[in-house]
Amino acid sequence: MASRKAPGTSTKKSAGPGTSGSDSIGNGGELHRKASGKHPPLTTNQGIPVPDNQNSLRPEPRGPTLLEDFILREKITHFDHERIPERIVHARGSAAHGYFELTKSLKKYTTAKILTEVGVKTPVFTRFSTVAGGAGSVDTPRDVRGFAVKFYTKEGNWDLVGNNIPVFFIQDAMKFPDVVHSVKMEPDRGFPQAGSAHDTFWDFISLTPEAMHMIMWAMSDRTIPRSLRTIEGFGVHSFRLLDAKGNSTFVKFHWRPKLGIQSTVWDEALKLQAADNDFHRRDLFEAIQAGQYPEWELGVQLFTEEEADEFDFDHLDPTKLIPEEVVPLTMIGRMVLDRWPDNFFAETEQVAYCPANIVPGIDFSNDPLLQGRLFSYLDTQLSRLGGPNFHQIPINAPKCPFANLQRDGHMQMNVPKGRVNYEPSSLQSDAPREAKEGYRHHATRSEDAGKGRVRPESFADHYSQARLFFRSQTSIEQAHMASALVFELSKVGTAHVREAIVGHLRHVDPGLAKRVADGLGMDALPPAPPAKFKPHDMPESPALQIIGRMKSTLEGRAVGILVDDGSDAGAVSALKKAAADAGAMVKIVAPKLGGAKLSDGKRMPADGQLAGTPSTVFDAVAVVLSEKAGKQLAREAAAVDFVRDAFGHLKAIAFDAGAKAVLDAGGIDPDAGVVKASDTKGFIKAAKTRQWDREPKLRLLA
Ligand code: HDD
Repeated sequence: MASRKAPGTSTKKSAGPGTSGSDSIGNGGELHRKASGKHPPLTTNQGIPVPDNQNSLRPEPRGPTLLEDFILREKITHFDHERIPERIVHARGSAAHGYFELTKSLKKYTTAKILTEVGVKTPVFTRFSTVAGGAGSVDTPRDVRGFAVKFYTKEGNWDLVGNNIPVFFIQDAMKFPDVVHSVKMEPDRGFPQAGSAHDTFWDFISLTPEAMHMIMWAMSDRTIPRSLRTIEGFGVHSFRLLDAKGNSTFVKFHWRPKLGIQSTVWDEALKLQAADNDFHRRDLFEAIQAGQYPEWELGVQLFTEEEADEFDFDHLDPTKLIPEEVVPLTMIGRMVLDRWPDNFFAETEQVAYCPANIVPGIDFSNDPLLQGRLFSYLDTQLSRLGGPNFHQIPINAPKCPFANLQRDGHMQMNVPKGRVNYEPSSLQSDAPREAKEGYRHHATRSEDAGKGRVRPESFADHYSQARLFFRSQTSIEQAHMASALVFELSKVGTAHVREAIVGHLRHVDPGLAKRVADGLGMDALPPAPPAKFKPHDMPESPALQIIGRMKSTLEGRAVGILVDDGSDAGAVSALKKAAADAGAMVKIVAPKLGGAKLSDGKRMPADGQLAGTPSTVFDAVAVVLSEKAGKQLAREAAAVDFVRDAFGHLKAIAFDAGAKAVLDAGGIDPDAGVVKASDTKGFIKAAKTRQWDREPKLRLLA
């Protein structure tokens, strides 16, 4: 047959079957191979060197592919199985390595080495996640964030698998599949993805009054965080600490971010979903790469059984928190995340957390939600990670010695030696035997009531803490919660569900119920459902606020400076320096990625192109433009949106004379947070916080 060649391919003769064919790929397999170094030879999984990774095996150049091609088959087979089932909840996550360092010993309460050896650095792997969305969903929907820490302690792995909210939707694990089904995309239509603003979720909630406290948290700005570095973490349940004699003290665990807690505003969170799907993941990655290691303090609330008996709620109920004003936090250590994983799949995806992973000196409480979790996590890994040996995957394996007689199963990675795979045994001198000092469970009091499917009476107050949370917020945060409820319920098509939720809100706070009813356009307030336990007022807890506790700082935040050809070089560099000195990460934005030639004739490269780098990804912005560029950009929607959104999202804006035209085009009425570019001090001061006073002038909050 006459030789055929594709247009533009090499005129070299085709290599024959079975020969190294790197020439025959034509369009230069070598063209982009800039990286040089020690490249190991490519092999199959069996170690057989692969001389041609471009062409499959054919009997003749234009013939069919041969089944015999074991290299192709191995490669495609592996590829076909590259995805594993994603987590049923918390599928989308980002993680990092780091360490935990104890700063205050709890030896009075526990024997756990991780909580008694001050100064020891224990390796950790921490994964943050959204709950509802799939693995490929966005980072910034309104959602609870998972906060899971695996401590590789000397005494085995301890997993503290928490959330950024200290309470949960339900009281009993029996209801977990229901709440998760209701919030995930609806089964008949396959939407919405990654959000709770739909009928099935609110239907379930309207029939589950115990969820009302968590709903208050979910509708607060806690669920639209600015960064994973600025969320709190909570172990949620009460656990026990056990001393050498077996005496028990209850404990709740809290993570406090060093940068302070910070959130976005809702319109910003929505726009971030378009601006950057990976906003939180990228932020965590960039911070770690820049050496700005995220850090949290670990705090504990310690209390005895007798003290617990005095609380006017049951601490075993996971829909309740213990106000810090009642049991203060003792700070005992810090966690620093200083290394991004080498491989997303091997580490972030395959990591398997389990609340049942616990070390001697710590024990579970009888919280019925925790009790169910002790079963669920190991069970889910069996299908997610394909069998019972997932603990051998490097990210899951303990970093202390471990030995037992469990054997075989899918994906057994170890090669156990010897005859003995049972216990007791006497045939082998190195067979594992029971540890002298091992894990001991707390000897709990036995309740003398009979067995049954019961919910304790002490769990019956569903509204008092919801009210406590709402009433403890600043007025701005209360307005955000009311607006969030209006937004979510406006997406609910079923009238009786909307009405039922407003009915519950009447028990939480009548004013809130009225605002939401007005926001939904209801003519009258729907009736409140019967409540078994009449809510009561608890003393307000300012510790539950965000705004009241935000740190005024630029550390760990991002400042964007929009420039174009002719921008004042002096002003740009002064702003850049001032922001960087204050700890911010500074990025230059320009209409073209190649950057701009500033007034000093030098080209300043851009970190982001204007259309793809909106102001939503920054905490504060500066716009420095020549008169000419200002006039031009006043007609560029991306530039006008840049300032309008920064203003709408309550951010500080610095501008110079040339940039005024863009601000005017955005209809911006300057306030205290809009400052002259020459006033670097004023800009930095305004950039350290949000301009909360601006909001009521901009937005009709419920
Ligand atoms: Fe859960 C994952 C946190 C209740 C069953 N959960 C999972 C993750 C976090 C939490 C952070 C992701 C871990 C990771 O990054 O891999 N879950 C919580 C908190 C809860 C809670 C704070 C209540 C206080 N969970 C809960 C209940 C059950 C589960 C009551 C079942 C009875 N959770 C699971 C699970 C997941 C999971 C299905 C999915 C993927 C996984 O475990 O590894 O087993």
